[in-house]
Amino acid sequence: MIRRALPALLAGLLGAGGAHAAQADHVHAGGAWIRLLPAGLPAGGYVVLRNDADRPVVLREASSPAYGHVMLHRSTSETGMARMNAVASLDIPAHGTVALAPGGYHLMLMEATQPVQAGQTVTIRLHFADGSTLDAGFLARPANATGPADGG
Ligand SMILES: [Cu+2]
Repeated sequence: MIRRALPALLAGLLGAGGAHAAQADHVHAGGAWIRLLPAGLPAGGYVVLRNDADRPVVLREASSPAYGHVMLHRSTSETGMARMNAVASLDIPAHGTVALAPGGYHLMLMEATQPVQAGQTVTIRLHFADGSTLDAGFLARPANATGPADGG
């Protein structure tokens, strides 16, 4: 009996997951860029996320066809020593914005599937706690870049 019930249960769960994998209408990405580092070091992904909804949105993870592994990180320098930690999620307040920027929250882009060149636009998919996703184009910039465009 249990053996019969299990496939139906799994199908139900998968079906429900699929139904929720919708585009995140209320979240908008701006100024998205990647800082490339030499010698296969992980690249940093930065973006400003704006939430137009009346409820907070929770960023859970990110993925990209260009990278084998993407993590949500936060840089800190509490004791004068720069370090970074993995974070489980990032809240974007209702009608608020959160900036992923150098020195703070960022996406750690690891295991490039092929070398990413400056000037290239890389698609990164952001996954939210409600099951919705947002695809954003991140402009790859050289290691000395400080923002999404020259002088920025
Ligand atoms: Cu990092």
